[in-house]
Amino acid sequence: MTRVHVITRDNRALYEECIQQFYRLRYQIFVGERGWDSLRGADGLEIDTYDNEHAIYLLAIDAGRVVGGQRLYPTLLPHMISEVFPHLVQLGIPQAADIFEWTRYFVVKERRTGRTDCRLLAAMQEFCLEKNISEVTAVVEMWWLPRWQQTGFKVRPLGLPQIIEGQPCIAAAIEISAASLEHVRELAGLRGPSLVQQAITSPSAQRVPHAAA
Ligand code: A1S
Repeated sequence: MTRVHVITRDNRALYEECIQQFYRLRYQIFVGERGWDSLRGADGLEIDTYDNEHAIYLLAIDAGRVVGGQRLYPTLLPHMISEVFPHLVQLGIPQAADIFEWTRYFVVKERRTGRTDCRLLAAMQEFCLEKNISEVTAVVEMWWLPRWQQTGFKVRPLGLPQIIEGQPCIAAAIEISAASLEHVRELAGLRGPSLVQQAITSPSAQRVPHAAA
């Protein structure tokens, strides 16, 4: 079964190959498929200012292959909403130790309309609950709103929608809760915790754990 791995600065050395895959897939999906031209670069990798030691990646990995991913970033630091999209927020940019920004979410094409999407959403709720994160913020196209409703996520708009690259987009805050996790776990066909959190000090730590993937 595809598991979702938590990658932070503390265990990143175990996942360098997967992180490179993640950057490459981001380029293929956000630039190639979605046409977000502002992210276009020369090397076929999509890496931005927020891919630094503070970024937390939750990657769906199947036998060493990244099949979906997402990034969390502390809002106490300058982040995408505060630096790039402050105009989308009319009600004050949420910034606190227990609020993280959620970006770069995708599922590879072959895994869409399956359970990978809900497993990634469950992983995000599970990780945040465990770390006492109360809310995540995001800038999204409007089609995310019905998706979140279906997955049982509670969403608070932070401002009015505005057009970005031809699409109506909104900044929003999503509540982290046991109820939302329970709901999305059911959709994902999960009965309990699903995150893989490898510590670099663990004696069994290896590069990309195929057995756990
Ligand atoms: C920032 C995001 C933050 C959360 C961090 O019947 P359909 O095909 O219409 O059902 C679709 C649509 O309802 C909707 N949908 C997906 N992509 C859409 C688009 N570009 N425009 C309008 N509506 C869109 O979701 C339904 C299911 O989509 P899917 O692709 O068939 O399957 P799945 O497995 O639910 O995957 C959804 C995601 C968004 C993960 C996948 O389409 C993907 O990775 N897309 C490319 C990356 C992306 O756009 N990420 C969001 C912005 S990052």
